[in-house]
Amino acid sequence: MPVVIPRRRIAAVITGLAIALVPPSLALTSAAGSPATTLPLPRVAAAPALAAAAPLTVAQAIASQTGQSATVRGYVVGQPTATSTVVRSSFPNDYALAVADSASETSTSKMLYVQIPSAFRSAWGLKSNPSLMGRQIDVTGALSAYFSHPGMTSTSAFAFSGSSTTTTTTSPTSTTTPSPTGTTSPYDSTYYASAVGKTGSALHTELHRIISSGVTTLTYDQVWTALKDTDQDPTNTNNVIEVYSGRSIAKSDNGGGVDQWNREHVWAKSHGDFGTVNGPGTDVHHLRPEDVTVNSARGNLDFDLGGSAISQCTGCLGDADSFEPRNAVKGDVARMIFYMAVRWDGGDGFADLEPNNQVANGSAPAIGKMSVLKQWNLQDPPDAFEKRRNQVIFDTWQHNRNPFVDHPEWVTAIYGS
Ligand SMILES: [Ca+2]
Ligand SMILES: [Ca+2]
Repeated sequence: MPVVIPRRRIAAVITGLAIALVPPSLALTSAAGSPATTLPLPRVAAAPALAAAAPLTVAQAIASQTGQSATVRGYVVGQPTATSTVVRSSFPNDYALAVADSASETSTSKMLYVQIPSAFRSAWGLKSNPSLMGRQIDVTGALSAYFSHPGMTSTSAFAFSGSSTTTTTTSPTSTTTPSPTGTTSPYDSTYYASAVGKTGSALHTELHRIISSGVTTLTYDQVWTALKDTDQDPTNTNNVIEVYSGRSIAKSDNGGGVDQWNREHVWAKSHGDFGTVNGPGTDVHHLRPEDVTVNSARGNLDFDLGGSAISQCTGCLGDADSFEPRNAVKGDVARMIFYMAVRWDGGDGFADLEPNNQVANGSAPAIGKMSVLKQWNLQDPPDAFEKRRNQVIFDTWQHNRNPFVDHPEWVTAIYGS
């Protein structure tokens, strides 16, 4: 005679079975509360499959970068900002997590870099939630490199291990990957969408494509008119600001006379010998008003620190092979140089411009000094004048942007620190 088990007893047995087999991260994605107690009978058949999906350790995830989807359990140990850099405080944004099998792990080789899609950033990004450090979490996504490092991309679920705080999303999986080291700009989801998330030469190549598309090329004569707009003195609409000297001078006082202003090529036009025909020589992103005699003193010198004072240019220094602008525009100068390097890659009938770590480059399509320019980019971040200038060029004149004004950290992403 068969043993008759009361119906309530069957439910209790099934409940226990489900709890035993289903890892927390999966059991708890279905509903808040106690999903197992409400699990309908047919779903029990799926329990073995769920059990097979128990979370991987971080070590297992690092060893199986196959692109397959998986859930990984690990401790939050920081935010990756480059392939071999994970920060543990002063988090720059909410875009990525590093997880490890030990909460005290400091070796990046034992970390998995986890992409945080936009829908999860406010809840799971470290800038917004620094208290996540040291917490054990379960993350679900594709086991695929992120920052050229073992990682997880297209992450679709985050949960505290063994808790009921699971969040999932049904938003499109095509969520844009942000720049790993990045600040945000209003153009990230539009103009820069295909570049965001890239680094190194891939970022260089994509930014080149973006900023060379749909560009209006000015004539050298049109540059006069453009500069009267882009470099207008914010306190006097009749004037422009000279880049190196900082002097405010009447827009109408342009020309070749002593103490008039003229068109300074920040990337000296002899470095690559592009002259003033339509092209790099008329690219207003690096053309600035400057006092005629100061412009002449700068000449075609590379940029570097040191030298003696330059007449009529407070804070500027120069010597036989280099020029140093005033502090307030050091970053501006650096970002103009890096813009030119990415904009002009040798495919338009002009030389491939690139900075190097030398001075006295002469007529080579190079300008220095790279290490100094990188430092200037960091020490003098874009201010309102520089940002407005970029916007005016984009809206009115050339219809392209200087990516390094929008994302100064892309200098490091492309050229290293
Ligand atoms: Ca500046
Ligand atoms: Ca180039």
